[in-house]
Amino acid sequence: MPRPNLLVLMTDQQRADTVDPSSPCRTPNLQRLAAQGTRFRRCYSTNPICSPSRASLMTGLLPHSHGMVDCTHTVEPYRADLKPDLPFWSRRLREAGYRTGYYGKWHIERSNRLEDFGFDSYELMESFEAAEVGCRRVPDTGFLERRRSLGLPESDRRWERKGMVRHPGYRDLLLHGVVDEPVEGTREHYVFSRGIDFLNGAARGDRPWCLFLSTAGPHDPYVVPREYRRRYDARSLAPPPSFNDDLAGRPGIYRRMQRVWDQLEWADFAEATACYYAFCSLIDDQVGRVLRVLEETGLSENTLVLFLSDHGDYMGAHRLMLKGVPAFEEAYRVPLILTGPGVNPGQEVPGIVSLLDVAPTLTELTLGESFSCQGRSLRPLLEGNGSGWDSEAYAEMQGQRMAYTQRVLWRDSHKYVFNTFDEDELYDLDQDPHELRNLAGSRAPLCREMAARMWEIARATGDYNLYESQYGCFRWAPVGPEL
Ligand SMILES: [Ca+2]
Repeated sequence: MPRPNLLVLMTDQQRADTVDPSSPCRTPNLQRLAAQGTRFRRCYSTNPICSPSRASLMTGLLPHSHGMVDCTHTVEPYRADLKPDLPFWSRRLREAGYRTGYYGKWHIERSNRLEDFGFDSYELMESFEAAEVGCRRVPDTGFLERRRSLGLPESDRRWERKGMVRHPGYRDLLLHGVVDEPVEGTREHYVFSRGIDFLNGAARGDRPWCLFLSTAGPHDPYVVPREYRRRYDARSLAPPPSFNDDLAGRPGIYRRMQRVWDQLEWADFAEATACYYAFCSLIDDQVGRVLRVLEETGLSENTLVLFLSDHGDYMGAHRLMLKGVPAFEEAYRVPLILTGPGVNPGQEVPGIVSLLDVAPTLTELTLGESFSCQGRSLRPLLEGNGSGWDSEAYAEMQGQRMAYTQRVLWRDSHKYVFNTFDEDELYDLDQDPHELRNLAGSRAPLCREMAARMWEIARATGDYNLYESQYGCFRWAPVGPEL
């Protein structure tokens, strides 16, 4: 068998539970994909915002190691570059002879020169709202031509309704909305159309290929064509079990962030959720389009298909929206589905894995090569051999615009959050899956054990800024790094 092709489908800000079979969010194409392959129930991102987690996905390194610790679009230029000469699995595939293509949202660094990162052909896109936050725009020529050909406005949408959030002195925030436009006018449809063009070209060639399709949805604002919004009844959606959490006993900044949404009733959260689910269903339809082309061109047999997202969204959990700190499951747990040669079909993996594990898994399944990084190849799990797998993941939050440094460690059912700006958190996810009870004050021995493991990881991965925080001003972890 020749080397397998690789199709990566990545969404932005899609929670893991949107692809659970029991979710009210309907994703039939992803359900079919999962049935053909392996679904990971507990895959954690390394960071709850775009650029750091995306750079981890491509390099298998934690944010302090690849250097992208904040989102690229608002920082000074010197902070929007990755450290030089980082390993990218995509570069390794191109060196090995793969034909490579990338279409959609990048947001890993700011040069936007993907030939430097292993992609022969690419077309980048940002969201409609990117310009408003000062993001350097990538040219959207092809997409705007598509909008023109459909008779749609280029710089705005044909709005049916908008859900806004308002605060004195801040620009109004568009949270969700419905447009009177066909699905063909969305960026998601365009990205997948470009991907299908790539596949049709690759099918005629004799080289293995790697295609990366990256959508801006279902990232906020959750804006969908009317036909998709009609698929959901907001009144039938139940509040999440943590909706009435007052966040007592958790860091004060969590409660402060909760107050941002004070003006919203449950009905508003429900409308946002319906739009979000509709956005996920819209993307699922695009996944269906590209998978049909794989079938029709005879490529599916020797193609690995990976579906994932960069981080999640609170969507009403703990009465929060979007992401950032806090470190709850809804922001960190992401969907991860893999199918193709070497992957057991119809399998669900309960063990903990990380976005760091994607890079070494992909080079092993495509090239039979290891990849030097901080992740672990998922191959044993994909082959159904979970014995001996250490169920652990680790993440870093280095702040976003504002500094609130945090480290997160998952081990089996426990989650420990080292908050440098407030008291720590400890959750037992078996007993308390919705994270309503902070056990950090009552389980001191376990906190010390988890903190000791955090220090081990900090030392092993070269997180010296944290590891060397031994001056008198910094000694407030449950235990120090020298134990
Ligand atoms: Ca993101």
